[in-house]
Amino acid sequence: SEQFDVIVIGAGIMGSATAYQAAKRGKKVLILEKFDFLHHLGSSHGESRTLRTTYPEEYYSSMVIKAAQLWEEAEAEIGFKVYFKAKQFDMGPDDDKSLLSVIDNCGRNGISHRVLDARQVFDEFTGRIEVPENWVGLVTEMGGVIKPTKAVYMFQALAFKNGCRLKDNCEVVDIRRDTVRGGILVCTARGESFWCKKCVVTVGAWMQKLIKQVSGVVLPIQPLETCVCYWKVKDDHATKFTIESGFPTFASYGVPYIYGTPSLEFPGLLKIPVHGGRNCDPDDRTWTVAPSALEALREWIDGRFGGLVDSTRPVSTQSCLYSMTPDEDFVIDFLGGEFGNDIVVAGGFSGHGFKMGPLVGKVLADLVIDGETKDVELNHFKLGRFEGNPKGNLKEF
Ligand code: PYC
Repeated sequence: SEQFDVIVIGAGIMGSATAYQAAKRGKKVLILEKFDFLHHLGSSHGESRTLRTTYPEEYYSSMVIKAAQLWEEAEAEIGFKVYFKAKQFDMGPDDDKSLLSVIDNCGRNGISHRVLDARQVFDEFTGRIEVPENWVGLVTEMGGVIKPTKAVYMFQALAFKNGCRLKDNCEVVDIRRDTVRGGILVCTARGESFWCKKCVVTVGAWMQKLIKQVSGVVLPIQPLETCVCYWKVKDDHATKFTIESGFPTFASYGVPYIYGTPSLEFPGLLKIPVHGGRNCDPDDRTWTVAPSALEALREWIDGRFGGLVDSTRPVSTQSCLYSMTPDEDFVIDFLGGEFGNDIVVAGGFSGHGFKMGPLVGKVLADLVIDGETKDVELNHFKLGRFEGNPKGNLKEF
């Protein structure tokens, strides 16, 4: 079988960024994808993902700041843009614990921010966003939209430019120790096998299935189907919701958490979905938006956009998968057991990882090349934290 330094399994944003980073560092790399490259069946497709530094946890804010720089470096290398900068606007009830932690984290970690009352929110966005009297708004400068399919393409093209081999429609059915040569054998449904020193598994919503199949280990990563909704801006108001007009990426705290992006990919449409969904099997899903989510979205849109956005129905929807961990922190670790440090697993991005893709790719390349990373404190992402609590409380909406 053909030999590689690193085989990456799964060519979404995390795998593609990893393949690029490892190939750029001179390693012989192969990336394998079960479906077509740039397919729309997982978590890395579509036209927009949010970038924001507004997290309750300092470690995510600093990861986003590092990732933003890596997004720009990759853009400079490829020669086109995937990250469109905007302000980020967070809002919610003035006693919402998560939002208060986000504001507190901005203060403690020098993230330039402004806290607004309801009147100031109205003035800031010249009447385009309204919030109730007992809500607060938080404006931060580092927000914006990443174009996901284009971003994955960018990292695959950069990986290829740096000598990486790329194979799609190539499902991995086994990963095992090579007892003769040492190292790892990766076997595909087509009957091929490839040898590598180190293997990275980044198969998104298929993490639990594949890792269980090859090792018996059950990772606490639950696939969840979410549905992105686009709503039509009424008549002549469309230009008021673009990045150029100062409209921000936004998030609304409470239950459910609702988020959105400025009108960008589809002129005159705003993306406003619920951040949540229904547990699913990644190979068997509904492709629909839950009625409870639609109801919550209609009420929220009517309240926030004062009649400027048509809340009758979403004019376009798109199904997408999250991979939830019990604590919604990522999994980035060596698989251990019989595989020791030769297999690195990265998954459970819990619906908020895409923005950090370039940094995760760098970290994963560090782990397979150097055995450690200096970029990110990985304690929060270790598998060991689930011991004794394999299930946790997964939220459904
Ligand atoms: O991380 O900002 C985010 C996000 C919004 C919706 C899903 N993820």
